[in-house]
Amino acid sequence: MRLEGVELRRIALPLVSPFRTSLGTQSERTALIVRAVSDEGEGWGECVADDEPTYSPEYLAGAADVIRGFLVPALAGLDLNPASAGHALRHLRGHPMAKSAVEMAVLDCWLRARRTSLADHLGGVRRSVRVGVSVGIMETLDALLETVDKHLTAGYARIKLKIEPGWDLGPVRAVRETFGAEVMLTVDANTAYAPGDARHLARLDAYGLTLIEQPFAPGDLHAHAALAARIDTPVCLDESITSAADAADAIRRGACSIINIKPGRVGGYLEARRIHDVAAAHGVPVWCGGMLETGLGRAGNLALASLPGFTLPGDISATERYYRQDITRPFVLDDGTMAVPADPGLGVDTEPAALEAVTTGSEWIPAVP
Ligand code: NPQ
Ligand code: MG
Repeated sequence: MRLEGVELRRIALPLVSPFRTSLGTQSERTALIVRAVSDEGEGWGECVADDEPTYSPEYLAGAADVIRGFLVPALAGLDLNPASAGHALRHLRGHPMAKSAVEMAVLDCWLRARRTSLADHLGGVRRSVRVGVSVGIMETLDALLETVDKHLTAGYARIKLKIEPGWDLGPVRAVRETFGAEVMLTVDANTAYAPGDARHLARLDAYGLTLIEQPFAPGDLHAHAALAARIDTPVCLDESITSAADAADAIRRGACSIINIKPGRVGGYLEARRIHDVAAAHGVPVWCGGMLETGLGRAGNLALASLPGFTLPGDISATERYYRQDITRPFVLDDGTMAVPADPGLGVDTEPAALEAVTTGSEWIPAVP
C-alpha cells in the first residue's frame, strides 16, 4: 500500500457540559482528524492532543506541524503495512499523539482494504466490553451526587471521580455513602499531588476503591512506588506510561499494579497492544483510558478493549456523555457494555455533513519525502 497524501482537519466539538480535571476545565473538544489516502483506498485517524500542553507535552498545533513536516514525509514512497508504518516513524523522537493519529489512519486504510476489523487484527476476544464513566470535579457535592446517580441509572459499570487536593476524601465518602459499597469506584488525580501527600492519600483506603490513578508527576515513578508500598488501594499509572518499555520499567519498580492504556498517549494501537502484552506477562490488569475522543477514537478504543487483558471497564463512555453531535454515528450504552465494531478497519464511518459542520480548518499534505 502506498500513501498518496493526508488530509488534516482541525475540528471543534462542543461538549454537552464542561469537564473539569485537576489540569483545567474543558468546554469544547478540539482535535485533528486525519484522512489517509492511498492506492488501496482511504482510512481515518484522530489526534487526541489538546490545544495546550497540559495533559502531555504535545499540543494540537505542534502535532499538526510534526505530521506535516516529518511524519507524512517519512511514510512517502514506502510499501506500507501496519508494522512498516510504525518502523518508519521510530527514528523520530517523541510525539506519540501525532504518530498515533497517522498510524491509526494508515491502519484503518490497510484493514479496510483487507476486509479485517481492528479488533480481529489486534487479537480481540470479546464482542462487547464493559465501560465506565469519568466524572469531573464539580462545584458542589450535591451536583456530584446528582451526576453520579444519572450515570449509575444509565448503567455504567464503573464510576471514576476526578480528584485534586481539596476535592478527594469528601467526594469519595459522599459517593460511597450514597450509592453503597457495590459500586465500582476509582479516582484519578491527573498528577495533582506531591509525594508528601502519601499519608493523606492513604486515607482513601477506607473507601474500597478499585484503584487510584496517577497521583504524582509523570516522571516520578519513585513516589508512585513509595505510595504503592504504603496503601492498600492499587496504584494505576496513566501519564507516566508512554511506551511498552515504560510499562515494563514501572511494573519492575513496583510503581503500579494496574495500567491505563490510551492509544494516543503511547503512539498508537500497536504500541498499546505491546503494553497489554507486557502487562499480561506480569499479571498486571489493564484498561482503556479516554481522551474525549470522537467516534473514530471511540471505535478504535472499543477494539483495543476487546483484548483479553483488558479486565477493568474502560473510559469509553456513550457518545451522549460528551457530544450532542459527533462526526460518526453515536455509540450507545447497553447494560453497562458497548459493542465492539465488527466492520473492517475502525468499523465506523465519518458523516460528511457532521464533519464539515465542525471543521475549523483543513489542509492537504501530499506524501513526498
Ligand atoms: C484521564 N481522561 O484519564 C483523561 C483526562 C483527560 C476521560 O478522564 C484533552 C486533552 C481532553 C487531554 C480530557 C478522562 C482531555 C485530556 C481528559 C485528558 O486522565
Ligand atoms: Mg487519567
